[in-house]
Amino acid sequence: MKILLLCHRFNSLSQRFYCELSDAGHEVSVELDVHPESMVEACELYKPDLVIAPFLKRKIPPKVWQKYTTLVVHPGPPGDRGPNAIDWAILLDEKVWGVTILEATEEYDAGDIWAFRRFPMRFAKKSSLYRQEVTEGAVDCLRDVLEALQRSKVVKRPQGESLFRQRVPEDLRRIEWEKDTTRDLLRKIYSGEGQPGAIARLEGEDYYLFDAYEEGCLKGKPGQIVAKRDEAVCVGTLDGAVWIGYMRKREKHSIKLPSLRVLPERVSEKLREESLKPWDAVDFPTYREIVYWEKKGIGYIAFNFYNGAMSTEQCERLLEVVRYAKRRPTKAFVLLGGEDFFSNGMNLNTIENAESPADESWRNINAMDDVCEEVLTTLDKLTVSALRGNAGAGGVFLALTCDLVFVRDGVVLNPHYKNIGNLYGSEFWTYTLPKKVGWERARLIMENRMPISSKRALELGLIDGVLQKDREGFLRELEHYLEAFTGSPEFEEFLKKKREDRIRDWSIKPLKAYREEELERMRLNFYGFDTSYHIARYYFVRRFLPFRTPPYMALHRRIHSKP
Ligand code: COA
Ligand code: THG
Repeated sequence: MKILLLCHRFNSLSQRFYCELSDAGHEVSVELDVHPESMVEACELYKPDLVIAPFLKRKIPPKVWQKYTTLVVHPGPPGDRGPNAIDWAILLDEKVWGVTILEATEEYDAGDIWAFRRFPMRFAKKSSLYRQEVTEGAVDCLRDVLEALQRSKVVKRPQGESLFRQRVPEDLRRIEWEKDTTRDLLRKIYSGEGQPGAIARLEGEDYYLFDAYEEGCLKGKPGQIVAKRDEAVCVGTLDGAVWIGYMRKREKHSIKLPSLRVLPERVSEKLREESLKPWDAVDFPTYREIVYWEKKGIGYIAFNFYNGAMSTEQCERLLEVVRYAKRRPTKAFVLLGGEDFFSNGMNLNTIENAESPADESWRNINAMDDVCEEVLTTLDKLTVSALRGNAGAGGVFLALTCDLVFVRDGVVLNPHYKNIGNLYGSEFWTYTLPKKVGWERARLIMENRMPISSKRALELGLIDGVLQKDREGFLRELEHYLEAFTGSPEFEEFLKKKREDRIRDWSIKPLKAYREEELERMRLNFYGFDTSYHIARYYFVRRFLPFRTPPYMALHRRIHSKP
């Protein structure tokens, strides 16, 4: 089929739909919601067999849904309608939630139901529920829909009783330090996670709060900042304390940053640092970005960086842990990345916020490369990356610095640097990628701007295995495999071969030379005449919407523009 995706932006769910549909052999074109007329135009140009809106805020005009079968993904169960579905589910403490694919009609989310899934609610960030439960449920629904269409056996169900919930009013999410318990507070911040955040007054100023964690040990007066760890702050509550990792000033188009970069400097200066090493064991809930643990002779490094973005300082902290892992008497270590994202490469927000974004980009890419180099030069251990969540740009190439790369079924990869101003890229991709797939394919992969599924990545030879979709199952499968492999007679042989292989490679061309060549090109991206990286980053971090759909995703526009 020819399928047209209508999206507000090409977010994680839209990318996953793109991959699922492409893998199933369909031709997929994307139109970003620039204007209602552009949706009509896209249909007229493309003449799709099916239109799907995985993530759309605007109303689809009748000219589209009257003529083409048009389906909308709603991140709520049947009967629930409105623009802030997950937000409400969290605020109202729903125990079971769901996701529905319904037909577009005149009224928002009121059309016939084609498929739905229910799932138990986790007490978690909205963005995490969206990236995990909602996404998996929506993909299951999508499969039902495709199967029904292929067999011409569509069973639609009218909505019946339904409830439209308006946008969440800002005040409902405002933190009231004197009234809210820790749980109330988390509920409010979780419900606004990603966008728009929950407003709170701190140090006499209103901020949007994000990335909140329960603290099980420290306490403080409600609303008073009592400690810092890395760049997060700990704030007292009625019955304990919470950590706030990210904040945004209450101004239009301000950018989300680690809390200590948003609060005035005087706040940071007087705070006590509550340091906690990644390998320290703690038995209470708290905030920690990087955690290291060992199990059966294997070290595991989880780094749950907000949105998978890795600032210079985060890379430096990760580097310290990689060095620690290298010194341990283990046979292997595993880079686990974060839960929602493995890694999305350097942190464009902290770069944008720096006095000189070009200098900060340079520092950040060097810090990323330091981590990559430390992993690549581990010759006496097996190194593994295990992607539980999506990865993009430098995050993918960080994964490729390991000997083995395993990816959870359902993960979406963007193994290229094209989308933020056409960067050349670093992270030793010129060493690792051709080694894995050959130069011909490497070029194709780097020039492709679209996401690929874990299945496709395996076919391309980019990764070594796809493990089960269920997150707990994924970890168990990984552990079993690694425990068996590191305990097998072939393991020593594997390490010996790896060592010889690397030493041979680097006698032909030293590892440093790859890095220097890549960074020479990156220097041009950061400091050269072409400013497209700086412009793209400026718009990206402020979440500006595009003013046209780029032709690389809009097949219909490409075909049309041919002479
Ligand atoms: N440096 C800095 N930031 C980076 C980065 C990098 N290298 N790589 C990625 N990011 C950030 C992006 O800026 C984005 O930031 P955000 O938290 O401000 O959004 C984030 O990582 C990932 O973005 P995206 O892929 O667009 O988000 P998502 O698909 O994972 O979902 C939600 C985010 C849940 C907040 C949002 O999509 C949502 O609200 N969805 C539900 C609403 C809905 O579907 N309603 C129905 C119709 S109205
Ligand atoms: N039918 C048609 N178009 C649609 C949907 C539909 N477009 C996408 C939409 N479903 C997804 N769901 C919603 C539900 C409600 C709202 C938006 C998307 C909504 N919006 C506010 C309004 O219009 O007042 C605010 C709009 C905004 O600020 O973005 O209530 O079923 N044809």
